[in-house]
Amino acid sequence: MRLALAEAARGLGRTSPNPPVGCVIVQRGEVVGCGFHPQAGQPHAEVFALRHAGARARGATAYVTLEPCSHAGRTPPCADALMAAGVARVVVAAPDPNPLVNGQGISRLRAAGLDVTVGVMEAEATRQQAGFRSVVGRGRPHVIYKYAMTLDGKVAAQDEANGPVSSAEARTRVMAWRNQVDAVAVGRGTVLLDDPQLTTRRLEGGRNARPVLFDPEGYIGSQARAVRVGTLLVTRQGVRSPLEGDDRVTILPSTSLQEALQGLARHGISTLLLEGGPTLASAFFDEGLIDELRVFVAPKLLGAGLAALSLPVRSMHAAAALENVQVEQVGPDVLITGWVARK
Ligand code: AOF
Ligand code: ZN
Repeated sequence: MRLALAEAARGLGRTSPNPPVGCVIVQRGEVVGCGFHPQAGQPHAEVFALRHAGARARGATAYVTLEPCSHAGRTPPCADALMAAGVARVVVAAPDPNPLVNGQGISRLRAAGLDVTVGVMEAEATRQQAGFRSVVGRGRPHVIYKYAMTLDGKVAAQDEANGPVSSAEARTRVMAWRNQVDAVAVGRGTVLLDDPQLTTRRLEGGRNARPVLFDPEGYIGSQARAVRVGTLLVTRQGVRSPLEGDDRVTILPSTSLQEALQGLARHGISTLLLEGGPTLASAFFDEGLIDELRVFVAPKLLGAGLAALSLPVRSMHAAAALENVQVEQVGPDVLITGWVARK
């Protein structure tokens, strides 16, 4: 299953609105086939793995990171493909929450006499499928807030003559993340101050996520570097933007962040990497719209400066907490990741 999850990861950022899924077929302790879902409209992971395995799939065990589908969507049902290939046993990491599947893939396999095990590495799989699960369950993307701060919690100096807080190694890691999400979001302040490109340059085989610019009052113009083909612009309902009529840009007028996120999901955004700044991120956090944090802590002190988040929390027992925390050193910086615990 670990191998199947690694296979699935190859599709991250490319499969929406579908989930990333991986499949590994094992015959007498030997891997005879593996595959992943590369893109919506393309065959599912199981199909690639079965093609790879050929006749060796007969009597084999298939490890799949998501319940094999039972419906004919853009592609025929994977449960039937596994049965037709003579697979004897199927190990599933997590059930498919899609109402068209939702247990029916598993029951179809069992009814045909296959041995089915469910729940192997389920936590890892559901985290990997967070974007898909968020859109199916809540109608909005999974939101990751990424920032880099000093040891005293500042993301920018007071004089606004801003060099980066984090190291080159940390910034390379961010490009790898951009390659694995559907969209990268920033607020108007960041666009006007830093004019970021939001690309995955310096990453071999990388592709750019779609930029999402939150610009409620319509300040951002066509010269901003993050404005390119595929850019999504969120404005306040009724506000005119200089980007109206720019055929590279889709404008989403919204009355709230929640509504904006729902609009993004309708445009095929299942995972959103929020890159700041603090005003936008604090508004997201306040409304419970941040699901995951990825924070670089740089070994520097700034004194005065801009805080990463300003939250209306006054006492320790009310502090927002993280779950599934992981810590890693990246160059000179410390990377802390975790999921925002829901109270
Ligand atoms: C699988 N294996 O690799 C994936 C699955 O329109 P379709 O035919 O591509 O079906 C999309 C749905 O299939 C998607 O919403 C999810 O429920 C499931 N994705 N299932 O067995 C896969 N990607
Ligand atoms: Zn399928």
